[in-house]
Amino acid sequence: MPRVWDVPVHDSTRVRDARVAAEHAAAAAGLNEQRTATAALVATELATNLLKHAGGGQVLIDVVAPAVLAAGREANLLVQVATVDHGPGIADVSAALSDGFTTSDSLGAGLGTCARLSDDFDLHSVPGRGTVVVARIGPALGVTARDRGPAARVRAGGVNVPFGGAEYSGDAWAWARSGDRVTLMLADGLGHGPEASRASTAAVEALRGAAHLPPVEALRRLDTALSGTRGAAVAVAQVDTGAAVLRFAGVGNVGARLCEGGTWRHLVSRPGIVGTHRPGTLREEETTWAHDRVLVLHSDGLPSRWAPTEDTCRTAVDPAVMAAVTVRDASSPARPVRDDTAVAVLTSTSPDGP
Ligand SMILES: [Mn+2]
Repeated sequence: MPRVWDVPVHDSTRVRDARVAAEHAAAAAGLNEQRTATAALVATELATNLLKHAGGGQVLIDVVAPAVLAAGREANLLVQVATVDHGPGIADVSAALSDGFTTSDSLGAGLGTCARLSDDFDLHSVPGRGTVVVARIGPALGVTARDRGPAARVRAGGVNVPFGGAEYSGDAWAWARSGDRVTLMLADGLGHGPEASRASTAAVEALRGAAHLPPVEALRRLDTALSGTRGAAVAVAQVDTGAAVLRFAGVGNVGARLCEGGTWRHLVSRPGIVGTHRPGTLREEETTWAHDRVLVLHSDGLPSRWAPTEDTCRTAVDPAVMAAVTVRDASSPARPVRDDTAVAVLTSTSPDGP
């Protein structure tokens, strides 16, 4: 079962914890010494920034697939370092990203260096609301494939926040590509802790062999793969980039929202539990996919009253950034989270993007 790390950084001793977590994640991703050092540096710098500029925040570290999947080969794994804060925000983002930009007492590498050393780097900052930064560090800069087929214009990313800072999350998200089809899945293993993680991990593993199937068929495969586990709520969304079609099917309580032309709507799942109580009939919803669409899948760790904003319906920002912004804006001290929380976002690459 893959580990996830949620490191609250409210004093300088936790900066080291963020660095150590990045090193563990780098080992899990199979990174070499140099790229492990890069992941550690980025985690250290971003964690230090939380203390210096935002009065503290949260560092989420995870091992993920690339935001854009190459055709016909196993995806590299990357270390994803995401930071979330409720600080004052960055007044001038491009200045903060420029090389040599340091704040008064900084001995750190700076955001510009982090961006240059990372495979992907993006941030979202709103004055008064806070900043979200996402960096991904893979095996070697530049190996992430950039083939130009239509499927390479779809990208996905997400965050996974374990309940109570646990080592494992019962939620998991993954995505896979088969030719022109890209399939995003989010699984919420029943309950939380290692047994829930075992169920959602089984779903992730089964997805790899099911990426060529339509969502309903993939869910049937997953149902078989999850027998013997506690079971999971699972949603599967597939973009057929050749046909410009989105197909969706879900079983159990995984939220799915689609933004079309600036308007959000729900995609509806069937009641049930994949692996233990599969509904007799599965319905597949089909709709047009276009470059401006944004799809969000989320576990019920997100409060049900969560409503996406217009600001969330954006394709210009890294999907993992939008996922982290969603988690931040949906939770509050008044509504504490009582379960693992995963959010995954599927969008198109921006025209001038990667
Ligand atoms: Mn759960």
